[in-house]
Amino acid sequence: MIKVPDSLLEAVHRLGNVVLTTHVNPDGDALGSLLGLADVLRRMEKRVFRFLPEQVSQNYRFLPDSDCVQNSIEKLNQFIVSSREDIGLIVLDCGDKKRLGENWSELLRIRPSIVIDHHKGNNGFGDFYWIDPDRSSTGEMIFDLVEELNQKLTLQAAKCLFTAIVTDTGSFRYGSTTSYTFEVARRLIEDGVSPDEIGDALYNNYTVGQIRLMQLVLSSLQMFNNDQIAVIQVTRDMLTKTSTTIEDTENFINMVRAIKSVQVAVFLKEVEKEVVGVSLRAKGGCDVADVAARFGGGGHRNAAGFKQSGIELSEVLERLMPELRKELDL
Ligand SMILES: [Mn+2]
Repeated sequence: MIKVPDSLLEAVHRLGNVVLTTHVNPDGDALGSLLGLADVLRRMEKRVFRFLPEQVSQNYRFLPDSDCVQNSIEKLNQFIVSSREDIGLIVLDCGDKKRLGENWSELLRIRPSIVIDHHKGNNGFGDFYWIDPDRSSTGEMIFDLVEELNQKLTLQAAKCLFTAIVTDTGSFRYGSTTSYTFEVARRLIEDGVSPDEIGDALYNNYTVGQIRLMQLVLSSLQMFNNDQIAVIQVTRDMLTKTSTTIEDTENFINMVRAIKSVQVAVFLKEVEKEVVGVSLRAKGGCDVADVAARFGGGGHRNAAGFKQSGIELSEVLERLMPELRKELDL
């Protein structure tokens, strides 16, 4: 296990004002890591600015301080000016600088920039970085960082990190889960986190509209290659019919990944007209990060994605299938 680099630790210690940010469409790991670390840094008497290019999705509004996340570039610039050069940027759970959103180059102008991440394929960016693809989650790394900073986690920060770990390990079921992941979870529970409270907030919170949407999406199921590849899709029309948004589809892909024979699950999303987002989830030896990379995307071995513009759902599938078959040796 790669330990926190000393140079990165010192860089964090030196900062008086910190901008924290993460990847677009932030998941539980991204938000949990960001909010947990921000809480710790604030207790170290640092001023923090939690920045995201978009609003926190409804699913994660239960996280403490999620309402403190800022989306305005104008406010970010005010924070930068008022920091009088004593400032730095911390980028969490982001495998590629362009995944910081359309303001990525503006954000990286804040120096020093410090990157903490566990994505395979992150070759390192920023002035200081700590990248360990063998970690279950960025949340697990933040736990170590906080220890190395000689800080204690508050209950609210512990909840954030627990959420980060639970979501990025599929509730401790993915191959990335190690004995150390359980060790960190054990310590967080000792700090007072209730797994059932986090579990309910994350997973027992469907709206009726989401279930109706799920009905429509699951009825689009197509199976290929002896039921080894499962494909589902969501269209704008399905969202309109059920008064839902694309965010409401977050866990659907895991339902088809759960089919016993399935090696790869594909979720095609009509994000906008002729803009298609694709999520890929794999089991076993199939490396979907590699497949996604061929379409300009990225991710982990078992969970990856990409986006295509100016194209219909069916066409994306046509281009994707040969690549998946190649990957699966079919
Ligand atoms: Mn992550």
